[in-house]
Amino acid sequence: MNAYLERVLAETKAKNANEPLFLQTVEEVLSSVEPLINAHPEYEAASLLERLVEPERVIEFRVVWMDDQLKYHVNRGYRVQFNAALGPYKGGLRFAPNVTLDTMKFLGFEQIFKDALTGLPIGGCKGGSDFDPRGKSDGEVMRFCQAFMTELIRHIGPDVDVPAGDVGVGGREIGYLYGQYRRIKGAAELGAMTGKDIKTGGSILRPEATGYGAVYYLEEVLKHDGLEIAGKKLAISGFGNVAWGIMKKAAELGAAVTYFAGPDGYIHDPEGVVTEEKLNFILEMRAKDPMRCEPYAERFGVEFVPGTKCWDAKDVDVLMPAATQNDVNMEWAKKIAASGVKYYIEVANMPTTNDALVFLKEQKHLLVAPSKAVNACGVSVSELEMAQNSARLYWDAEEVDAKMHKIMTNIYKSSADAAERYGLGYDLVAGANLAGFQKVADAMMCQGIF
Ligand code: 2IT
Repeated sequence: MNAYLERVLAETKAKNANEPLFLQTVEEVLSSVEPLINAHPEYEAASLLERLVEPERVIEFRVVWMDDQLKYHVNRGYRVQFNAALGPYKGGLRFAPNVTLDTMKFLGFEQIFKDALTGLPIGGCKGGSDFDPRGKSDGEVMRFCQAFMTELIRHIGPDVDVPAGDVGVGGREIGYLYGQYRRIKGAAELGAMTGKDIKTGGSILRPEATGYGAVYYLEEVLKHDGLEIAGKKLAISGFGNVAWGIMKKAAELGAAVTYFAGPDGYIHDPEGVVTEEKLNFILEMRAKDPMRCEPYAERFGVEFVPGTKCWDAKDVDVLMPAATQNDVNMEWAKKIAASGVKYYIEVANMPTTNDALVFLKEQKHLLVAPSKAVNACGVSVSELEMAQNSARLYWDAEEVDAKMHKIMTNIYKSSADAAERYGLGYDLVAGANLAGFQKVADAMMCQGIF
């Protein structure tokens, strides 16, 4: 490995030894940008890599809120403002009990390159809390969001940092967070948050954007191989917002999600989640707390397999992990390789462990596409929401959808081109890292050293 890269990687590991998720993504990104580092010896003199792996700012704060029994709770809030070379910090908020500073740093680092890949002027960032919205009343969620924003507001703004949703933060939470922002600020700065409900300044298609964009990306991948999406069968994990978008867009284009997994096991529906009735039932299941997919089997008379995942399905064309990080480890990767499936399209942020990713990429019959490219349509439509808010108008679905298409096609093309340019052949994983990295590096080099 390039000596500069090797040194920075070793220093990063030593400095952040207690942050395995962060180190996992740093290692994944840095190990694939070697050709670019070789081509730019000036990066070392500018300490570019050392600067890239160090967040510009890390904010950690106490969040105190009162439950319905008038009992107080203390949670931890975070915002990791990683890199704003390309534009205001942009990234979601995740509310989940397993959120730590490590989770925030891993997601923030990924977000830098994802946001760069969109070609839009946004920097990389992530935030959240170890608050668990599951099992909480509406009032409890509102009070938590208000307490969270009361501190976060010091650090954000339409030109500074623009949060959105992620796991555990949907339209309801964004509404409460933005409401508190407006109350404290005394100004309707709509562009201070995205993922807002369309009734309160949001963009049409934002809820569907991540899932739809993933399918648009898949279409490009298939087109490259002379194939059409119509008739393809997909296995996915998750049935939340993103997974639902995949199901809906796949059905619209004549494909079908025939397997999907939840925390309780997986569903096999040979006909696919393609009818309006089924898609609506998914929405109903999604609103339940806790989320379970077994009711789908009871309602539609299909197979439910408890306690496992569907990554060894043999009768599908495409696998799309769309739930959470490290969903697919080496054990599953071996089953995937043996199943004969041809496309492994990551959707959730970092759904594959590094060893499994390397192994899957080595399989000649398998095409692997990385989440930071595939799921980038969510943050892209967030940026379109910012643009609409700044211009004080709304675009219609046709206009937003056309932009979504263009952005996803560009992401696919720029990734494929970057890999080709650096002699890596058709490698969409390295290509996405190279293309995103180049944009951030160029901007950082333009702005001087700080
Ligand atoms: O992972 C992601 O890209 C998101 N959670 C969306 C971020 C955003 O600002 O819309």
